[in-house]
Formats: sequence, C-alpha cells, structure tokens
Amino acid sequence: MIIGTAGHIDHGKTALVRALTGVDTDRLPAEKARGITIDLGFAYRRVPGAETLGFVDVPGHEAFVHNMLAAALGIDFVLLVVAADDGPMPQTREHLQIVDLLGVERGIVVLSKCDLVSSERIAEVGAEVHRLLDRTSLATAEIMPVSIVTGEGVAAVEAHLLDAARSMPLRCLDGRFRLAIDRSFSLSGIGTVVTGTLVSGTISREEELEVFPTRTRLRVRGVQVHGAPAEQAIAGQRTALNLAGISTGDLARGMTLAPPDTFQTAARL
Ligand SMILES: Nc1nc2c(ncn2[C@@H]2O[C@H](COP(=O)(O)OP(=O)(O)O)[C@@H](O)[C@H]2O)c(=O)[nH]1
Ligand SMILES: [Mg+2]
Repeated sequence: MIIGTAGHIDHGKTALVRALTGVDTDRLPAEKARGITIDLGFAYRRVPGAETLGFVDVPGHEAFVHNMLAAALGIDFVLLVVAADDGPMPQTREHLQIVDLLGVERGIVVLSKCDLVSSERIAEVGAEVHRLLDRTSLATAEIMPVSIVTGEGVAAVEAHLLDAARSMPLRCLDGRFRLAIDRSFSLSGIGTVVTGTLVSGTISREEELEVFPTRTRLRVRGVQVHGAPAEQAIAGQRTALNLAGISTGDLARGMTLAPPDTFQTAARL
C-alpha cells in the first residue's frame, strides 16, 4: 500500500512519517537548511507477514504543489495532516481538493501537535475538519489526534494503516502497465534509473516500453521494488527501472512509461 501525506506546510507531515518509519525524508541539503520539504520523500516500513507500507512525503508549500500532485497520482491511501494549533490552512484545502479530484477514497486525517493545545481546541478543530471533508472523497475519513512529542496516537495511526493495508483491494494486474515517473537520475556503473508508482499491470526485465509523450522506445535492463532487486513489479508497488538507451536529461517527472503505442499525444483535453 502506498501512503501519501497531504496538508499545509509545517503541520507535521515529515515528522509523522519519521515517527512511523524512522526515516527522515527531508534529505536534500536545502531541505535540511530551510527545515522544509521541497521535493518528494520516500520511506518504507516492512511489515512481517504483510505488504510493505510505502510512504511518499510531499511538500506543503504552495510553490511545490506540482510535486504534491505528481505523488498523489499513485497513492492508495492519504494521511491528511492538520496541525491542531493552526487548524485548516490554504494548502490543507488545496491538497484536499487534489485528493478529491483524483478520487482517493481511503485515508485519515491526522490532527497533529495535540500536545500544544487543549482538549477543547482538539474538538473544535476536529469539527472544522469534519465540515471541510463534507462532500469530498474523504467524507467518512476518521480524524485521529496525534502528538509526535508525547507519542499520543502514533500507535493508533499505525494500527489503522496496517488494517487498511490488509483490507486493500488488489489493483488490476491485467492489461497494460503504466508507470508515472516521479524521479529520474543516473547511477555510476548502472546508468539511467527512473522511479514511480506502477499504476496498473506488471513490468519485467527485458520488456520493451515507450516513453510518453516523447515516444522514445526503450528496454528495461533491471527492476527494483520497494528498494530491492526484483524480476518484476506489479501494480501498486513503488518501482525503479534501469533503462537502456536513454539519458536522464530526456526523462522527467510527469512523463509516463507504457507498452509501445499505448497513448496518443494531444495538445488539448
Ligand atoms: N509540539 C509538536 N511539534 C510537532 C509535532 N509534529 C511536528 N512538529 C514540529 O513541527 C515542525 C514542522 O514539522 P514538519 O514535519 O517538518 O512539517 P511538514 O512541513 O508538514 O513536513 C517541526 O519543527 C516539528 O518538529 C507534534 O506532534 N508536536
Ligand atoms: Mg515536510
């Protein structure tokens, strides 16, 4: 199950992912220096006897909404984080609208920073969030109070995520594979690598694919799933592909990989 964060800057998204996985997803020097998330962050939580939980942590700043959108496209479950002291803020609403437009129906609202406010304030913000969710894809989402300082609520969120992962319907594995690229980079000795969530189908080593919209044809040299080498990736998994015959400069976030001749490029929607 791929879990994406959403919500306003400074509301505790990155801190929550760290509490759940032990991973600090703010890895860029600029992110460390400014103390904010700029690019997407990735973390995994391996669960014995269950599917790995994959986390995509998004920036809350309004200037980086395109990065949030790139991640939200491939998620199964959303953690909408709202700080109990601030309450809903502009990117709380904006991210909720994106999640709603994409039709993400599974998720919870985490009321963060509950150690900073009274129980009356928690109830007040909870009611405000409840009104905000009305008539969205998250209308029935649970609202869970959390503090990463006292640890309150973290175990409950964790239990909720594991339950959700167990009861998640399998994605469609038949039909054409589709991978939405969210990163491309070059590794010395390996070559060009792209990562993304496999939205549908399966993809294996040596398979031929096409980059859309540039329509370059390529071959898959290697596959990794959730950070480990694999023979094939299946829909719903965080996937990395080592690609032969292309340089990173010709690949970018927002492009899609699919079998040759799957899509037509159009200038209008
Ligand atoms: N007191 C308190 N501070 C928190 C809590 N969660 C996050 N913070 C702090 O809020 C600030 C912003 O958190 P961060 O995770 O970077 O927010 P993001 O922009 O949504 O990713 C950091 O200084 C965190 O330590 C919490 O539950 N309680
Ligand atoms: Mg962050």
